[in-house]
Amino acid sequence: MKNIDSYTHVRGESVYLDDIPIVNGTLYAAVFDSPVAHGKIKSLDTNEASDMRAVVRIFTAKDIPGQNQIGGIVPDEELLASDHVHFCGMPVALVVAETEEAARAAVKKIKIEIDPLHIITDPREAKEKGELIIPPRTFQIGDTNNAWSGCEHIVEGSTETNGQEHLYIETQGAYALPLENGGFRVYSSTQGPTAVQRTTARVLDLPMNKIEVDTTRLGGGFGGKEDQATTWGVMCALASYHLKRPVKYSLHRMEDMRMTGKRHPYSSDFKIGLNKDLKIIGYEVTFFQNAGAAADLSPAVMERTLFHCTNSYFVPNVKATAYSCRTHLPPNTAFRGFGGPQGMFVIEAAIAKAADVLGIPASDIQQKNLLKTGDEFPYGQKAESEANECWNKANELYDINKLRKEVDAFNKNNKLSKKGMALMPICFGISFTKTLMNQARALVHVYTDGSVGISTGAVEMGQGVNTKILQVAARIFSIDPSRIKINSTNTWRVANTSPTAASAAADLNGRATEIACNEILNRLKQVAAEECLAVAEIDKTGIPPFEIKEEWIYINGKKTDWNWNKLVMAAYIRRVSLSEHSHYTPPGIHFDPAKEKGHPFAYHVYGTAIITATIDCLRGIYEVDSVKVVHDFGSSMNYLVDLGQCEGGIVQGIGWMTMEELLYNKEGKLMTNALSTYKVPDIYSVPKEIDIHFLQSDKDNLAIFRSKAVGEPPLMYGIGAYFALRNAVKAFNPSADIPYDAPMTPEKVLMSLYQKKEVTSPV
Ligand code: MTE
Ligand code: LUZ
Ligand code: MOS
Repeated sequence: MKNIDSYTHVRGESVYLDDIPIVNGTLYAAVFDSPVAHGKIKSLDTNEASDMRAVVRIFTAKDIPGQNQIGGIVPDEELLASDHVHFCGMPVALVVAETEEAARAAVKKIKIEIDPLHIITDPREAKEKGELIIPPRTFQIGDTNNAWSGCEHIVEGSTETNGQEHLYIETQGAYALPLENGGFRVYSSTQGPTAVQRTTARVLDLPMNKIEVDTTRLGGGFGGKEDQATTWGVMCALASYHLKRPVKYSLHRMEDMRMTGKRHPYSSDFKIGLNKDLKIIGYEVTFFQNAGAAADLSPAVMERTLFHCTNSYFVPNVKATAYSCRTHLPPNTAFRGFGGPQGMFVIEAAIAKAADVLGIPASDIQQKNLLKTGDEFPYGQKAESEANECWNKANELYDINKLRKEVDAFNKNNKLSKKGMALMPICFGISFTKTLMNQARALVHVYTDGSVGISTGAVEMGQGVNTKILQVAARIFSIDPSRIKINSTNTWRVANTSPTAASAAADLNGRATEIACNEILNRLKQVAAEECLAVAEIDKTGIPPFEIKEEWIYINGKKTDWNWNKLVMAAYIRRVSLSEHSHYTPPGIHFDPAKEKGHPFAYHVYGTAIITATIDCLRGIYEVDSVKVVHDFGSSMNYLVDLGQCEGGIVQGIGWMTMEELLYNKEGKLMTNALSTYKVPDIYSVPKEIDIHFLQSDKDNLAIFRSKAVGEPPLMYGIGAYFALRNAVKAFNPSADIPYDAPMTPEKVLMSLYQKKEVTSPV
């Protein structure tokens, strides 16, 4: 089944925030944000801006009726700066005008004087100064202190991974409308409608039931709208509260890039020990997470880094410590993988460095240490592993040795270009790591004409969750998909939702939908039994032997002249409910943060990728030749949607690891603040070949229809591109001492190609 949105997408008819018809009297907002990363506000002069034509009003922190507080996990972030600014781009004032142009023109006329304070951009400096968002956490298994003596090879090092701009095509934005009795409707481009509702209520000092948040779909979120869409919804509601008029704010790209947080950069130290059989015996790692100026989701991101610090490997002795460091960058936030990729990069670097020292391919070490079913993760959960299945299938399909020989042969025969290859196994846990967030609800209505309307907490952001939820209802009811409509995500229809995140939206909301549909179906079967069909044939178990297949009712396997429509109408006439509101929470998950042990994940997703890249040894530029993957889908319920998620995730991961380079200067100002200075993969730089093999299995798992979550895991295959490029450089300059510093930009490739004296240009 195709993505149900493809028809309206292609015709330009899909509704995003900017497609919502504007109500008469709508005003437009724009934010004045801090030009300085850290300091005390001495004065704010809005007079000239206020006097401008079409400017209606300018709001500051003083205009907030409730709490000036938007922190979700830790209450440490003001909506509008009251007396201190903590990052370049921190909102200070909100201008509201009759037009967008007038609002933005007025922003330029606001003057601010700030007494500067010391600016920290480096997480290690923040840690030294005790600037931590939360106390450090340590995950531990075995005892690393005793492990080193049993190791033949011990390697230490450091790594850096940079942040990443989300670059959703639709920028952040919201549109608030005043309703009767002091309520508000907020259209928000958010992954978390409930977060927008909750925070709006807090800032305006209103009960949550007065705030309706509605989201039809997003032009991408990638985590950037899990928490940070809230700001704009609340801003619009605040202005609407005071002015009693609708207020809209749709950010320009440069406002969005400047004011919102990104993937967390990490700086890390590792120590890895292997025995003579290449088994990893000990692994110690310390993560310094660059959280930015406020907590946002950083504590949860940090936690997932710890969960994934051993990636797809079993290591008997692990000590992993993480610090969430407060710097003066915009608060960093969720981004596809949510700290997992940052954790995995470090162990991959550790393995690569050990392989370098031993003069063997990293894959020899990777393969020897893949998780087996029953192996324990450092957090106590036992693996149900597909790691070896994926690796072995990849070898069977793509022949790792043959690929390596081809790379070696190419490198022998070519002076000016070199190839590199790397394998990247992945293992990603599915569930919110915060156990309580793993809950979802669905509201299903069957109308008297047999059509079906469904609301859940899931937000469609291009990942195809609405298509999957529709498939659930179509399968349970056995009716044509065209009879089913998925409605907007709305806090008045479905309450207290978790954000659409953690790759779990289809699992959680799909399962809730499944439960609701089954409830209604059982009632319909009862109606069929009582009213219309040969009651005599019901066996002694009392379960009516009815089945609905493709909209026709079958009894004891024989087709009747009753169809779905007739049955639905019969139920209605009998006053049987055709609606259901259901609740789902995955069983068996728990985690004890005091012990740092438990069973936090419903299941894990595995896979193996083989990445090959070619570098141009004169210019340092490169191409990714191929990404060959065996990915563990469980039992995929939608081939095209899942394939698209894999391809998109891989390209996004390669972008993070290769060309996307965020640069802040020492003053904490974002230098790469536009698409001219921040490069994302385009159609020319995507891998020339992406080959994805579906490892299909019908093993039991907690996924919807056993179709494993796919949203985030494939991003982590992109890490292999970093190591493939690194290997290509080493084929040219074997003595190069290349720091483990991602992204591997063409500049860095060029510098390491010619790093040491003995290498001269080949021409
Ligand atoms: N795919 C598209 N097209 N757009 C997106 O914004 N977000 C990703 C992933 N795939 C995203 C996407 C992220 S970060 C997550 S957590 C999942 O989708 C969320 O959706 P799911 O839970 O339905 O997989
Ligand atoms: N968001 C969150 C996430 O709040 N908790 C998580 O565990 C998570 N994991 C991945 C992506 N977003
Ligand atoms: Mo995704 S980072 O969980 O929104």
